[in-house]
Amino acid sequence: MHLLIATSNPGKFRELKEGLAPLGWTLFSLLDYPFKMPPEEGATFEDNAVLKAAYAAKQSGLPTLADDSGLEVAALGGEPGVYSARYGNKTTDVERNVYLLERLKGVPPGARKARFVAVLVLAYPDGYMELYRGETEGEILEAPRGEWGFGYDPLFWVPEAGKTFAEMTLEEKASYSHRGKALRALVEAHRLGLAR
Ligand code: ITT
Repeated sequence: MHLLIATSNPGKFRELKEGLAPLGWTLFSLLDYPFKMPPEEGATFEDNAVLKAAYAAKQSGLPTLADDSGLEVAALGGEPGVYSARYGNKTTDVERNVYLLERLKGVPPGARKARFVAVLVLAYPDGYMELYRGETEGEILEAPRGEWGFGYDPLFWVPEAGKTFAEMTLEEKASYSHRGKALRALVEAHRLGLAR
């Protein structure tokens, strides 16, 4: 199958490409189909993933995968959630990480629970859609650790792994991550013939 991955986030693209590899599909990016994506106005990850995938499938004429994801911090009432990519109106990953640490100032280690959520939607040009969701529980550290990954990875501690996402290889992160879980569900559904 020919599939468009409709994300402008290079960190996400790398992980999606890696996770889809077992299916042997031919992958395209928004560099191959340079139309402007719609604003993300949905109230949920599901709303936004559907919006992006359906729009891009229509524009490109190709089956299209979109990922809407984000970080939900319990002590902040679920912030930044669907606003993760523009938290505090900050424009870079580093600025958003600094902002998150400021918001959590004074919150003790035991009360810094968070979870990452990823919703993947595979939309076809005729309107048919599949949706896969993955979640990973963790904690927000008081200072960044690790050099790899993207976004909030250096602050996201995974207790069962004993490291942050930014201290993991791509493969290792996928084994624990919200996106890895959603991708494995997608790959299984297609392998078993449960999806189109
Ligand atoms: P596209 O909409 O073009 O796919 P985006 O970065 O704007 O790219 P989202 O609206 O879904 O995507 O925002 C998700 C944000 O959540 C992302 O920019 C990161 O800041 C954060 N995020 C999501 N998954 C992450 C991960 O695995 N590691 C670290 N941060 C992540």
